[in-house]
Amino acid sequence: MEKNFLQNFSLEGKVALVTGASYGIGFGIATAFAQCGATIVFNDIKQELVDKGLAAYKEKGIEAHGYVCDVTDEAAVNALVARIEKEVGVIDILVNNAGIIKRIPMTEMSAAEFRQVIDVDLNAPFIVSKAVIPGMIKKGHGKIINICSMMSELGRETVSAYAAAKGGLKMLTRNICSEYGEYNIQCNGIGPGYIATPQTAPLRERQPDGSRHPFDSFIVAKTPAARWGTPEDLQGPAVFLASDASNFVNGLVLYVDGGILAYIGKQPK
Ligand code: NAP
Ligand code: GCO
Ligand code: CA
Repeated sequence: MEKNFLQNFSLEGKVALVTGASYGIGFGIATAFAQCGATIVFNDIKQELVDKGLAAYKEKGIEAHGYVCDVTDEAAVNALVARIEKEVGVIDILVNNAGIIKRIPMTEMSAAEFRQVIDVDLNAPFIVSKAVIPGMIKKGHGKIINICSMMSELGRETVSAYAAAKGGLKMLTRNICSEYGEYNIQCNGIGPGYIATPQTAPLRERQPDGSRHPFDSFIVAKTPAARWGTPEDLQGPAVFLASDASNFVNGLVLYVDGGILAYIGKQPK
């Protein structure tokens, strides 16, 4: 009997590491992977957040594996990957999700603050990818998904470090594709639009008079879908890029933005 095409979207038997996935986008992606059969492994910087994450996964019926690890610390990352391989299994799917942002005008941002954003949002995906690729080569397959951004394509005031990091992450994605495609490793990116998570909460805060934050209204006007995205909006694209359904897709950044990148913005009435 012909294999049912939908089997290509199954993640049965796969070990997925999603970095920084106690909550937010990473948590949303990991829960979808689990529903497709993957074993979920995640990390966070603080034990209390790992514990909170484990409880949140359990509430969804998911027995996740959580570890404390700062993704910018190469020694800690190498030790984490070795520990995961021993305790859970060789990593089949890596989502470089952990990320920070600092919204500071460039002339007021210190070099140390700039470096900190580059460290988490660009250096860490390099470090974690470098740690998992050997195991993927040995296994004969692997999926790496880098969480890029609108800022991989567009700038805006106050996010110079973040945009530089996410632009670099797009090119790191293409480079991993170029260097490891022959080992049946696919490296792609997801570029979320504006997603309602703790990271963007300051941009959506109600004003003292109860009105919407100006940035909130701005983004809704810049998005053809006329709404903020949710982590759930990213689940289908992430499962696609993590599954056999995308084995010939490599070096792509898939924008999941409700149409922002295609749209000049609402015309005046
Ligand atoms: P979030 O709510 O701030 O969550 C970020 C996660 O990364 C947190 O669990 C955080 O842990 C963890 N993290 C930060 N630094 C870390 C480190 N050094 N080591 C390990 N974990 C670390 O962010 P989000 O909105 O879910 O975003 C997740 C990813 O999507 C980020 O890469 C972000 O740039 C990207 N993104 C977000 C949006 C959006 O609109 N929300 C759009 C495009 C792209 P702590 O809580 O301990 O800091
Ligand atoms: C910001 C937002 C954005 C989103 C996302 C858009 O301050 O502009 O935080 O950067 O997080 O990256 O794709
Ligand atoms: Ca945070």
